[in-house]
Amino acid sequence: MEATEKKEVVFSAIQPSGTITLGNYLGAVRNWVKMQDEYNCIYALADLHTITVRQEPAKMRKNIIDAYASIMACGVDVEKSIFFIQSHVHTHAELAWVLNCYTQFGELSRMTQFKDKSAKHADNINAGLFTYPVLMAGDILLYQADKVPVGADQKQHIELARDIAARFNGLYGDVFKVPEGFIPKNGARVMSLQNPLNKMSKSDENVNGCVHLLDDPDTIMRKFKRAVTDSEACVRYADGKDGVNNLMTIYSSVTGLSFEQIERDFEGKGYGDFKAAVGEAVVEELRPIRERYEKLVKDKAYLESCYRAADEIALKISSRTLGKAMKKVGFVR
Ligand code: AQP
Repeated sequence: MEATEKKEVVFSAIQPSGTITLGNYLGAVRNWVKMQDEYNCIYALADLHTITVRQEPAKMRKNIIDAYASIMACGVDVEKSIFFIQSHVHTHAELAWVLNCYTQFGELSRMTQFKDKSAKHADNINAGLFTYPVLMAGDILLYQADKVPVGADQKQHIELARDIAARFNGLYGDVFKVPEGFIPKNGARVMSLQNPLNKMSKSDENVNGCVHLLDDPDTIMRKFKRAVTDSEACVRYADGKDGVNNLMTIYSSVTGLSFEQIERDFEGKGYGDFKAAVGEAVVEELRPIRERYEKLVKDKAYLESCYRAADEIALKISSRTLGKAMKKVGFVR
């Protein structure tokens, strides 16, 4: 489906760097699905971004197809939205180069994700990891996006994309739409179940810290049962109760119940009951996604037809913006 002029444009992407997590889903992908009727939605698998961390080639190829099927299983509908694979659309790498020349070293040095990931991958602090936010800015700006649905961890990168767009427009006129982040009120930052001071991540080495979209019900229940809480044995949202706060956030985000209601429902009950309730709610939320995924992933030809069609439309839309930007800079077109 091609983006029309009438509706605002939404763009977002996800890295196929592992199995998609409950954090990715509640923080971003669930909003992608909700926004499909109201906006012209363009979504991507940001596979170029994944090689900022070393990947095993065969596993990476599998992760890309699995992530494509998973996102469709979540409800991204290729009849309504454009859902393509970033590396198939060459304009992304090209605009990233141009924008690299309009981004300052100091700006990139302040990015907290760069600092976190450099600490985590101290043996491979590559230039791509450093310029990752510029590639991301290009992804968004190529589609003249109005809104970018992301989790809270991406707020700083969206700010940078806005700064780069405004700087470029300041020099050359209105080339890029200056996008706005769209961060959910609830679930914007889902934390690890084992270390609730760290965000839940696909690449978390502690498997119990992270719930994956494709985990089976027993695994999900076991992970919630083992979730870190505290010694107070009282379900309430308060400073210093990071584990319980995280479980309340997940429960509220999945059921729609307010924190006050959750506190009332679990008054006088222990953490065992609460963890079981959170686990059951998550199992039911993810059950239809897993079932749809299992059917979709078997049909590789169908998946390929979906992304090939989307790649083509994405190339057409993004080429217009890239052409305009390059002409303004002074390239002979
Ligand atoms: N824990 C989280 N809570 C809420 N939202 C989250 N997102 C990521 N983690 C959480 C949101 O998911 C979208 C896709 O993220 P990404 O794959 O582009 O990159 P990421 O933020 O680096 O995700 P991960 O899971 O932590 O991946 P790895 O381990 O590979 O680095 C984004 O909108 C993000 O905000």
